[in-house]
Amino acid sequence: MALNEFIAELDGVLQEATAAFAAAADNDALEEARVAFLGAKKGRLRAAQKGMGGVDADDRPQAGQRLNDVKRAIETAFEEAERRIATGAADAAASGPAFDRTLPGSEYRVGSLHPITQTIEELKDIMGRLGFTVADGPEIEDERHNFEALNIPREHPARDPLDNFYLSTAEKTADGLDLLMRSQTSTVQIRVMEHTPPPVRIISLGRVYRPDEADRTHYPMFHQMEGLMVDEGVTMADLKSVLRMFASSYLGSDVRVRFRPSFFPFTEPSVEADFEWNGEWIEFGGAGMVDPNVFTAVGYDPESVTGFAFGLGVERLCMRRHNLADIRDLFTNDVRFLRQF
Ligand code: FA5
Repeated sequence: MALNEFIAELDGVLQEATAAFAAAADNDALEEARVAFLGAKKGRLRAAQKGMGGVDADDRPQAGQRLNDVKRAIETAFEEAERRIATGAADAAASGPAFDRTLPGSEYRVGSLHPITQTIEELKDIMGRLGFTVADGPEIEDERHNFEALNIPREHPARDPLDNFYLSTAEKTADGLDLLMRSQTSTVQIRVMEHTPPPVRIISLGRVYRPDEADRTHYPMFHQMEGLMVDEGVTMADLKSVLRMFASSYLGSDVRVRFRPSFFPFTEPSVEADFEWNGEWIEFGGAGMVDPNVFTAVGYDPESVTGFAFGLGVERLCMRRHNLADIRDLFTNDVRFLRQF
């Protein structure tokens, strides 16, 4: 075989191989083309190489040189195709599937206020119609507002560190008072009366903290609605009618409410208020006539004013309203639960 025939044969193989590699769309097609052209046994290059035996002995070095060049060129074309397929796959993975404009759009999910927030808003609304304005107080309190001024002296068991979340002993007020996460919103009664002369008619809604074991009706953080009304001539009848009006506004006019004698250091007399729920009486708060010692502690004259106060559990009200079985559902942040409100 003449040298130029051999070279023409090699060039033909190179051209076809380059075209086949360039056309390969994926690794399988490329591998098929590699076997067809570079395969050690039946590859086209291998077949062409056999023609070298027919080339004149003098021309063989040149033929061999050419064979090597073509082989390297085909290998380079293969490697290029390999790289192209690899980067193509990476790009496709990065950009995701092609945009399909015929698919329905993804729904934009609008959130809603937490059920407790919704409850608080509604309670403010109802109490606002009964003439109560909203007051606020801090969640980190000192022992004067959480206990002392509420007629709960130092040795009282309610102040036990096991029943309260005290801050570390290093943290105190400027006057050296211990600090704690407030255990009741009754603290706000004191804060309001310290700064406002009678008459007052306020509610205060917010979080309180107690080291209570979580169960279906208890949680270590919960909300209370405090109420306080002080004026000349306020009586227990006012307290009972305000709580009854409140309960029938929030829970429906058919709700049954009862008052049981109880004890709180800051009211005298004191009651627990219960409502009926699925045939059972459930306590929803404590209440009573403001103790004269509390008036004295805030600088009011207990001879000239009287008042009532109450503190209701907001979660219990919310649960009764929506017939919820477990207080913990309110705080586990499960959107399947929360989306219902
Ligand atoms: C008080 O906290 C008094 N400060 C209420 C008060 C105010 C009495 C003004 C007199 C005058 P008590 O500890 O009973 O009272 O709590 C009131 C309500 O909070 C309970 O009836 C209940 O509804 C709710 N509550 C108490 N502990 C928890 C808890 N761990 N989880 C959820 N709710 C609770």
